[in-house]
Parts: sequence; C-alpha cells; structure tokens
Amino acid sequence: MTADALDPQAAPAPQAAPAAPIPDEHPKRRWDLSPSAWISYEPHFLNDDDAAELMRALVETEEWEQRAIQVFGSSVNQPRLMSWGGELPYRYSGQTLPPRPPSPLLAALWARVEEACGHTFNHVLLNYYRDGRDHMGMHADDEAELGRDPLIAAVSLGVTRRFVIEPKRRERRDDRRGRRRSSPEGRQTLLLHHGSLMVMGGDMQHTWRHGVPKTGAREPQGARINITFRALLGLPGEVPRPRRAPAPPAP
Ligand SMILES: O=C(O)CCC(=O)C(=O)O
Repeated sequence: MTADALDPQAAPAPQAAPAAPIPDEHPKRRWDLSPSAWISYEPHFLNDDDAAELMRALVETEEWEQRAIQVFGSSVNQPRLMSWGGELPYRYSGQTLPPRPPSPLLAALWARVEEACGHTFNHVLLNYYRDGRDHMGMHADDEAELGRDPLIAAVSLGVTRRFVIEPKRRERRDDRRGRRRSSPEGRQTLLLHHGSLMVMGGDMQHTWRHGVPKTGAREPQGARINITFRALLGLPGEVPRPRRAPAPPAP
C-alpha cells in the first residue's frame, strides 16, 4: 500500500453504483459497496472505559515511530506515528516493517476481533494520530502478500475521525471547457467512533481506496489510535499477485 499519495496508476476495476450513503449515526451493520465489496461497522465493540484504558496504555508503552517515506521523489515524514507486531515482515508505504512481537496488551483484543470476524490474523499495525493534523492519504491495502480478497479489521480508540472511501474507478465528467475531470461520485464517509470495529472485505482493496483526512477546524482535534489486523500469506515479494478478471473498458 502507498498510504500517503493517491495512486494515479491504480488499475480500474468493475464497479456497481454504491448503496445509499453511509449515515452519520450507524448502529452495527454492513454495507455492500458492490456485489463483491463490503464494509461493516460495529460502534460499541469495546465499552468506552476499556477502550480509553487500552488507548492510555498503548500511548505509553508502544514503540511509536515516525518514518520518512518517499512521496513524488521527496522524503517526507509520515503525518502520524505507527507501531506494529507480527511474525512476518509487512511492506507498507514503500518500506518494510520487520517482524516483531505484538504488544501483550493486544492479546485479548486480538482474540475478540478474530472471533467477531471468524478469521485469523497474524499482523497488527497501529496508527497514532496525535491530533487533527495527522492523517492518512487515500490508498488500498492491495499488496500481493495479503492475498486475493483480504479481510481487514480495524478497532478505533479516541477521537472520532472520518474514514473516507471512494471507488478506484471514479466517474469522469467533462468540465465546462470540455476536459475530462474525476468527479466525487461514489465517495462516502464513515465516522469511526471510540471503541468501534470496522471490517473491510470482499474485493474492496482492489476496487476501492480508503483514507483518513485531516480534521476540519470545527471537528474534534484530539488523539486517535487505529489498530488494524491483517493476515499476511508470506514474505513480501514472494507471494504471487493473485489473478483477477480483466476490468471492462471505461465508458
Ligand atoms: O486509521 C484508520 O482508520 C485507517 C488505517 C488504514 O487505512 C490502514 O492501516 O491501512
């Protein structure tokens, strides 16, 4: 994944029109974004106190790093801190995170998330957004080592942030001068609340992008940690890219 820049080369993929926009207040539910891509959300996966205690402990004990990454040929610091744990290296934003043991603080949560998803995970990535300026660019978790249709589960702690999703293949319309422009059609926002569990599944990583934009001036500016669980199938560069059906020609 290249988390800090849009990937203009991203392969187009078949899309159905998305379902109704995701509302601000969402009880536990699942949205089918297309016949083969979905996202689910459970607002109170952790109770408020447990979530706050886990966040406090993680802020204090995780080995947080701010890494430099290449964006359009320049080295810039990622606009957030991160930490991770897992038995395999994970290639992320053009860098490889070496294997290291996950925090024991995550063991109980890890088991609960696996049970809720009916799926096992062997890697955890934590992103620490220190305030509303920290963010994550639009990207997809579509590395070969995640397999064909990866299930990715994310627990949010702290301030509510906007999670934006958009189809990789955006509608293009002519502007007033007749130039083809990408339209915001299909872009949707899910609010990720303290203690919530969000899961992305089906071919969402191949057909949609996601990101966490900077917070607007009138939105809460506090800290947030996102804990993302993934299943890595092998070493970076050694797992063949899964074959996909060719996309139909653009209209
Ligand atoms: O912080 C979030 O909610 C998004 C995290 C994310 O996109 C990722 O880890 O790939």
